[in-house]
Amino acid sequence: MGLKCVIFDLDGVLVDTSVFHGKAWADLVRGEGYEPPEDLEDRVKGISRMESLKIALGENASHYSEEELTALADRKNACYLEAVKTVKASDLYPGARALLDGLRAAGIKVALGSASKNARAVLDGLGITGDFDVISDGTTHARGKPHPDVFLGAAWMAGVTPAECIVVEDAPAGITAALHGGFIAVGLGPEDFLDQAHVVVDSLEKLGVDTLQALHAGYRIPTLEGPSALPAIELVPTQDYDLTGNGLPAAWESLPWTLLQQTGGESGPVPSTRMKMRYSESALYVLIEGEAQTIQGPIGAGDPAFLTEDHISLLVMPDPWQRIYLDYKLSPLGHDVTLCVANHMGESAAYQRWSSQEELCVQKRIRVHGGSATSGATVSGWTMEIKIPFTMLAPIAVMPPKAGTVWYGNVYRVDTEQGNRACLSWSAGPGEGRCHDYAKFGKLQFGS
Ligand code: B16
Ligand code: MG
Repeated sequence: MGLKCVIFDLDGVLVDTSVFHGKAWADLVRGEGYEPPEDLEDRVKGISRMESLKIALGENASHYSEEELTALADRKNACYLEAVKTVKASDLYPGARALLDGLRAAGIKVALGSASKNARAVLDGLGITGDFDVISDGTTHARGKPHPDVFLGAAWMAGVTPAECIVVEDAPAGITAALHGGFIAVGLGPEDFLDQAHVVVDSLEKLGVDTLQALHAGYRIPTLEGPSALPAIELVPTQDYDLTGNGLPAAWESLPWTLLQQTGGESGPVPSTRMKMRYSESALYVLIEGEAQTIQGPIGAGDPAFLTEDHISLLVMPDPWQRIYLDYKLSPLGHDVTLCVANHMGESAAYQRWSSQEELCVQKRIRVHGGSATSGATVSGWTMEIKIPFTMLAPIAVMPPKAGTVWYGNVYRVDTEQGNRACLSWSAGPGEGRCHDYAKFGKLQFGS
């Protein structure tokens, strides 16, 4: 799978129109009698027009009705369009012409992925509209960056997958959009401003076709959060075996433990929790051990699709381009729920129960230590052994995984002791709500 398409952002990547956007917003805000934020130009980079207006006005936006806000955005746009009329071929950034020519000569498609509704006017001014195989912009996609829509749309129109593309962007929101879409992201600008990008350059002159192809080959498996270190577990192969509940097979002993960290909940004692993982030709095996003083059973009626009691959640996302993953929840009392989650940037997560066909079910064995497996019992801890057959995951990725494959996932624990609720998580950001932040999922690296 080689590089098939390069998707360029427009403002700030091919031409310096960010200055026009920044000035038009600042003039508008001053005209309304307010002082614009100092870093306004940077903050609106890649952000849609109406969102930019809210940034430009800050809390003063609350003084306006929706109609008035739309009228203000129209006024800014008129000024911007006036400024853009001056754009000419010589404004094209250094290196852009050579790169566009080089990509065409190499048979690599060229796409535009801009949030702007005025992208075509700018391309026309630069005289480069004909260089683009595909134009995906604010007129074809309503949601701006950091949503990945304009980039996913560009790839779709070009007939390629995100994995076959590279995105070139100058804005942090654009880099986030690219990563959320499963693209390799090249940042153009200052390194500290674009630290989430896979690679940052200060000029298009540094990007030849060879450089882009090498970069693409090097990052064939997209990391969800750029190159910054995501936690990783190396899974070693094992023979298949049935979970018996009569003690653990010796093969677990040689593997190192990975600790879960406190990520949310009230202060108070946090029970130590650790896990191991390995895989066979047919299943993923997970071992989780938790200290506990008591076991909190189900609370209230709750939603039967979720667990209201102490539990762990095992999130497994085999294909990072799909944003669809398994969420297996298991309590020390043996209650479990198997969900399929379709998640788009945390804003729209759809939860569905997984099929209950026997061969498509997670297998589990639990042992509670130091007490009985009943709600409220005093205990010292528990051990959970979980086996996920790969056949279950076949609808969302190619199965079984081979040595070298990387999946993404998280394991978190929700635990209540003496009324204090704590949450521990392997990866993901701070706060219990962040456990499903798939951009921060850790890596499950299948070893040989
Ligand atoms: P318009 P890009 C973005 O373009 C600009 O960076 C951003 O400042 C602007 O608000 C947005 O387009 C919408 O632009 O008002 O012209 O529709 O960087 O994604 O090419
Ligand atoms: Mg830009």
